[in-house]
Amino acid sequence: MNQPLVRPVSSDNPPVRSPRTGLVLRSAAGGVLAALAGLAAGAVAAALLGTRLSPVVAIGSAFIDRVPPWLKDLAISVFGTHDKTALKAGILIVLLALAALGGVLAVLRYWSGAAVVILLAGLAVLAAATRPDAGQTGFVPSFVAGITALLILRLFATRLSGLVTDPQDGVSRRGFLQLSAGVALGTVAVGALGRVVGGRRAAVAEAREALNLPLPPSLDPPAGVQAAGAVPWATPTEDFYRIDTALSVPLITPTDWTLRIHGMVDREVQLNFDDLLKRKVVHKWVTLACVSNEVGGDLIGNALWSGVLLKDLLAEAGPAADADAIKSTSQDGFTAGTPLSALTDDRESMLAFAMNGQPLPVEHGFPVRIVVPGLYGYVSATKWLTEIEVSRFDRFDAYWTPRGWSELGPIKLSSRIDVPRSKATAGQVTVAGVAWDQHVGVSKVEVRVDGGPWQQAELATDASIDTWRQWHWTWNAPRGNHVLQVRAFDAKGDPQIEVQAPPAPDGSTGLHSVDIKVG
Ligand SMILES: Nc1nc2c(c(=O)[nH]1)N[C@H]1C(S)=C(S)[C@@H](COP(=O)(O)O)O[C@H]1N2
Ligand SMILES: [Mo]
Repeated sequence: MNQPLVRPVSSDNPPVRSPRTGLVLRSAAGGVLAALAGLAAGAVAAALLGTRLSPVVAIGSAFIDRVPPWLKDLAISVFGTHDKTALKAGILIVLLALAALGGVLAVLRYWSGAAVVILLAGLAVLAAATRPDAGQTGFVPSFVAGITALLILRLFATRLSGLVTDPQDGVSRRGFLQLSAGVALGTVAVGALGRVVGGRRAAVAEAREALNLPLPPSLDPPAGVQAAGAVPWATPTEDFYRIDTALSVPLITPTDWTLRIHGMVDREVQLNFDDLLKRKVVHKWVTLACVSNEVGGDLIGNALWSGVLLKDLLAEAGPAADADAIKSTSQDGFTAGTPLSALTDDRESMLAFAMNGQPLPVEHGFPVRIVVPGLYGYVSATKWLTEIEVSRFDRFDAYWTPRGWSELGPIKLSSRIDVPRSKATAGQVTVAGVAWDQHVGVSKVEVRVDGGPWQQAELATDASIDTWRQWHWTWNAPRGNHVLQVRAFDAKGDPQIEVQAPPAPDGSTGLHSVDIKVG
């Protein structure tokens, strides 16, 4: 039979700390340290991902949503405006108390202690994942916290297990001390890192809010561009696709931002954010697309961009006659190679600082990015831009070129069916979607059913050749399973390439087909 962990204290057994009590205290401390380390790791993950959902905040938010109103009122009357701090402190105390219990259990039997940690972390993950602002990564900090705590709990359990059989085991005692000191130090260091990153994020968010930018006269899409049933012609910023190589987004305040235009130029140009705003500003609807977009995919979005024409800035620098490209570099080292001609012709390629009337969101390149109508993002749309080198294609490789993507990336003519996507009711069905061939233009869209004759769809108004164009077609749909297909024609009257090709190396081709069950 197991000995009781704590010997009862009686009068003939004076209250000196027994070795057993020491073990309980040590293992409880181990549990608490494991939990603190987990929370620190979770805070760093939250700061890096730019979510406010650290484990404690996630649980706290879920708690706030569920407490009965009388308890909320009571908390506010007792703690006043400190009610949130009190709640966080309360959650922390409960978490650490349970972690202490987990520590004690883990020394006896690792998995019973681990179960406590898994339960707590699971609760936080669930709380975070169900928040409306969870995004796709809201659960990650709580997950990271759980894993970290489990690993450290394991280390403590292993160190302390020696003391279960021999409470006087000096090696285990020293091991425990060393481990505790190491974990405590690590936690403080990681916690400090979290504060730095989190603080930086907050500073950038604040600077972004405080900006007063020259904004477009209107955010309304031009008249007639929207086809009923198709996605919104103007993509809401929060729905705009995001693609980049940045594991954590570069955090640049406008005050820190500078741009250097150099290389094969007559005069190097150095700009800061204020210098940029002093120049002539343009506002322009442009549809951005990613080369990785599969046929029918949604890595494409249309926004109103505000910025300064690259043509004007490049003219200030004076590119050499034999230069044919720019290499643009982001703060985190991404590079894109863009034909000089696409930046100096009349298409109004720009250094954009605003998207849909707001400063660029951090994820979309704050404070300044490039927008070039007609080219895929990987060869043009550098976010968090810091440097432009005027050069020649035969003198550099941009980020994606040695990775199997082609040096030049003009957007390919393509089209997509937005509705219906899978089901329809027999009778008159609206088939609608988008077609695009940025900086060339779309002249015609056709739809066919079950491989039958192509039928002409109705085109919505064209805002410009640099935006996508919406279309719709009314289908007299009979019951049964059917295949809808769409194809677009460019401004010259050439049809979309029908041969199926994957995105690599220079953009997918083929026709978008959807299987529709008509009931
Ligand atoms: N700094 C940086 N800029 C970048 C990228 C990147 O990885 N890093 N990706 C590019 C790619 S591949 C695309 S498709 C667009 C996407 O822009 P968005 O995320 O604003 O939609 O950004 C481009 N700009
Ligand atoms: Mo992309």
